[in-house]
Amino acid sequence: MEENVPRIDLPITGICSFAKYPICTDLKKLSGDFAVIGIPYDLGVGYLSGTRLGPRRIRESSAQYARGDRGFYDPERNKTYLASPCHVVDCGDVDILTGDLTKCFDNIETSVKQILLKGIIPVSIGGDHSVTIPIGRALSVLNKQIDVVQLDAHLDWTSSVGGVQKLGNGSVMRRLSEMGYFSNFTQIGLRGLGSSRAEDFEDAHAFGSNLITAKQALSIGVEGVLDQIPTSDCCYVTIDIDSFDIPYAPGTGSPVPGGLDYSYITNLLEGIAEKCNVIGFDLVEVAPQY
Ligand SMILES: [Mn+2]
Repeated sequence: MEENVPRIDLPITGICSFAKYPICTDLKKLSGDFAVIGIPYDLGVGYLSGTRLGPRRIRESSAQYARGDRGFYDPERNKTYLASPCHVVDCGDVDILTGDLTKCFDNIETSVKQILLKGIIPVSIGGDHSVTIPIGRALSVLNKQIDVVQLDAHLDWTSSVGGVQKLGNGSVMRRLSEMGYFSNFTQIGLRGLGSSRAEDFEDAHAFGSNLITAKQALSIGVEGVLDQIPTSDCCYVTIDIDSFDIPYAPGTGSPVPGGLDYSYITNLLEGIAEKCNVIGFDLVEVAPQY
């Protein structure tokens, strides 16, 4: 057997970090441009559970596309993304104590704050959409007014469930609106019966949210939607996987027909990144078992 032969390190080998990027679970020692952090939490789900399995499955899928420092060449855009010196790190997962909502939210907030305080862009992978509430709390450390773009089938402006539970996955946008430092909401992809009550839509309008339904988004096209997103030097993007139409992403707890497709959403995200300074984003509601 030959010794000192460099490892080939194919995607199928090795420890499964996000896209096989280096792992740094000690957030005090973190450095880089983007920090991927998993949030295996699904206590905010009212019906089909399972998004706690999202981070592991996303990592497993992403390992197939591991390219290391070479980055990702996109033949359609003739561009290479995330090549060196751009530096991505996988921080592992937020410490979750299943059953203890307060502890979970505190740990999510603390972890994301640690990433932000190092000047690194947090890339959070859920978890149900309620995890964006403690992420929103963490974003207070930026001391800035933050614009929000949400891609979602659902409005997520439920005031509470049963008059008491305010931290569910259907309340995230209303909770962000109450924090005082989020404004200029653009909510894209809304559709479906039972998305939210008419009063919730009225409250979102009253707050100033620009609500773009899936039908409107498809009829005005990506450029039409981008025209409605204000230019921003501080923009947070939250992506609910159910913004995709069901055939593209069936693995989610509240799938709704009539959604957007892969090209639409990637073109939209590219346009947002060109016109706004994106200070963090999340991908939530992936429930791989469905
Ligand atoms: Mn949502």
